[in-house]
Amino acid sequence: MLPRVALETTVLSHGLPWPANRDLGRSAEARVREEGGEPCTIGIVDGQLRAACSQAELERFCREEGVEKVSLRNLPVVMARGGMGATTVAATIHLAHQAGIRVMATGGIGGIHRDAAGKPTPDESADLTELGRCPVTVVCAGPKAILHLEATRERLETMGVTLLGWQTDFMPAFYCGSSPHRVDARCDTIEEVVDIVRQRDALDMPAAILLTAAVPPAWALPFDAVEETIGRALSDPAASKLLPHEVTPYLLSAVRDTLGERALQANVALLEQNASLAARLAVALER
Ligand code: PSU
Ligand code: MN
Repeated sequence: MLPRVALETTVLSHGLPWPANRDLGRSAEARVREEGGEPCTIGIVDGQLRAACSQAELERFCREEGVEKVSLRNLPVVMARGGMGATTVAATIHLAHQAGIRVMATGGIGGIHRDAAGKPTPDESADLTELGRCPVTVVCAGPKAILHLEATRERLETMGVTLLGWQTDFMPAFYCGSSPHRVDARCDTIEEVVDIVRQRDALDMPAAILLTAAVPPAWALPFDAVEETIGRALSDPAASKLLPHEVTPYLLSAVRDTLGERALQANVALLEQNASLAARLAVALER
């Protein structure tokens, strides 16, 4: 069996618009194969767990109305009721770990949200808690730029999540290249990452390792423009009417509406890059 890499479906159903979501679903899988891995796009199809979606199933996640965003709280409900469920990072790593898959790739992880005044809110992603108790390695571009980055970074520390920077000393912030927050360790080679993953496993430590890679510089969005857009979207009366799980898709689409194609391209570029890096790691871990 080739080294497997888990990919999520929330980014397809709720993170990206059609047809960019379908193209990304395919290209991320292609990136994994190019590096010698086997892509496993995880989701719930008509109540059944799919540890690796077919192309037709992947397209259903991209096109169908009413695909539920599935985190831990509603995972058993959607399965019991036969629904379509697009899995977030939290649900994806839970299911991947159960299936023996050790590496996952995504764009940005969820974290602690902020209000229009920039203060942390009670809306905290279950991504954080599940990262604290699921010993996989997640390749991402850091927490999403829409979050309270300092509170999120502190919480990762509290959860015992090891934060690695891929060729960087500072935690990336999704489509913005970098945040002012330091990672726990910088890794310049895959072998360094492998050594750290092996130590975590040998010590039987419960938490995930986050390998964070900055968006390729050519695609990075200007920090100030992104911040201004997020600030405006959070102050909009529409924001106060959202259910908590609707906040992330709302903010991501607000950034796309203002910054246009560039925001979409940046998101896709970092997702594809992370899929490649995750596959390199999965292959190296099997050696
Ligand atoms: N990465 C992206 N776009 C996304 C996500 C990740 O580039 O939409 C998804 C992931 O599934 C992550 C979720 O788990 O956003 C976080 O949602 P929330 O803040 O509601 O927990
Ligand atoms: Mn939330």
